[in-house]
Amino acid sequence: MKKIDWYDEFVDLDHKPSPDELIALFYFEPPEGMSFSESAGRIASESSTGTWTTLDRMPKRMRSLQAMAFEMRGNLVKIAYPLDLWEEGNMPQLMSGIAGNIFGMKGVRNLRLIDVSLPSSYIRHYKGPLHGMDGIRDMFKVYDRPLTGAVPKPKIGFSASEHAEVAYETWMGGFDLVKDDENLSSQTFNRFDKRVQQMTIFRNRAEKETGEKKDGLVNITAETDEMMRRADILHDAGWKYCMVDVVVAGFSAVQTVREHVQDTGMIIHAHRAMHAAFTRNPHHGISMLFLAKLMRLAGVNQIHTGTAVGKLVGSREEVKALADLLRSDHLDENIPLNLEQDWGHIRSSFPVSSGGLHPGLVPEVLDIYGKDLVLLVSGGIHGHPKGTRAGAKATMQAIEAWKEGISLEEKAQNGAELSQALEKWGHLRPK
Ligand code: RUB
Ligand code: CA
Repeated sequence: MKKIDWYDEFVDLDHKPSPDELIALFYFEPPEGMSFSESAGRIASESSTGTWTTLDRMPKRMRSLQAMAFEMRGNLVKIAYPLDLWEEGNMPQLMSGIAGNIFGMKGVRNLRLIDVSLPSSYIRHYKGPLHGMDGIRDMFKVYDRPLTGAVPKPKIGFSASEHAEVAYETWMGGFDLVKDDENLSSQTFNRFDKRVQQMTIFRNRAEKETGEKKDGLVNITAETDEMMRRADILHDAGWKYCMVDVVVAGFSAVQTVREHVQDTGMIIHAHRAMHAAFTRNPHHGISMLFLAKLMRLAGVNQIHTGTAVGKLVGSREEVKALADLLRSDHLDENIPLNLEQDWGHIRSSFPVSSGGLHPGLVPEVLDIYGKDLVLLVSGGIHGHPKGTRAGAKATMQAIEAWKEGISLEEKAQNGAELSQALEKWGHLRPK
């Protein structure tokens, strides 16, 4: 019988990847009646050069562009991708291949892209973050604790001036940052330009009264030209940061913003809203780890990575792996969580822990992350019985307790705000 497909030509268990190849790790489940090998071949084929049937014309060069499934263990497969498949510095193009059609193929029942090990010959075409964690710490002169921030809550609905008043209370309680929530951009009741204007007045006041550097993660997410305009407005008003909802805005938009801040020196805060649509199912989609890797490569300075103890999903192991991935120069292979990665010239990014935190959970979060993170506590300060400023103070006291190596209860003996927070929430883990 004449051969009608050539998926087998994308599997070679003797293949030794060259240092220039991109190595992807997938979890996959073949559909009923299909072998693991055939399913793996289909993944390699559809994500590189293949189609469903043999072809009449096959120039020689094609062979050298084929991806190769070269290692299979249970439901895990490693696939090597030749460097030439990928356009230099084009992140959407990478995703169109490595994370494109394959997710919809009948040749897999479930498919999850866990990680891709990116060689230096690939990452050299990206700039990565403009500032590493050290650069950001220098701007704030904060070295021995996490940077702290909060979103005004309710998360949406405040007018620009109400929002700025909550921001002022947050800063006065000792926090460094005030963050917009992911779904606040420039609605009728709180226009971006007005919010920046109001926030600037209160930021200047808070800086003067505290002698500390204060900043904000103001959300510029919109159509890309408008994002650039908003980034410039922030820059002109003396803000160091801008915030982007990176998943909904998309890889191109993130790359555009990164190019744009090259001249202004702004820091990019990445909110990951919508990531869980594809990261949450352990058997299908794309891992949060790979998303975080792409975002560090694209050049965000910090990205949300979970809490393990707060209101959103994410295990302790996953949170640790994410923190390591963002902060280190080199990551060793740790299957099934991640592959080896050398970061070369790419600077570090801060992980951001956020979602359902309050002072009683601070030590647990810091035990997981250490001090190098951005800690966001929102409901957990505005819900404090004595208000936002007291809530921020209580959180700062909890951080001090952790640094001093004493319990929160002990610290609370000399910290009224912490004591009140513990009375309300204790060590509760919110659902
Ligand atoms: C925080 C909040 C953030 C989430 C995002 O508010 O709503 O948008 O943390 O989730 P609060 P993640 O502190 O009141 O819960 O950080 O997991 O991406
Ligand atoms: Ca939110």
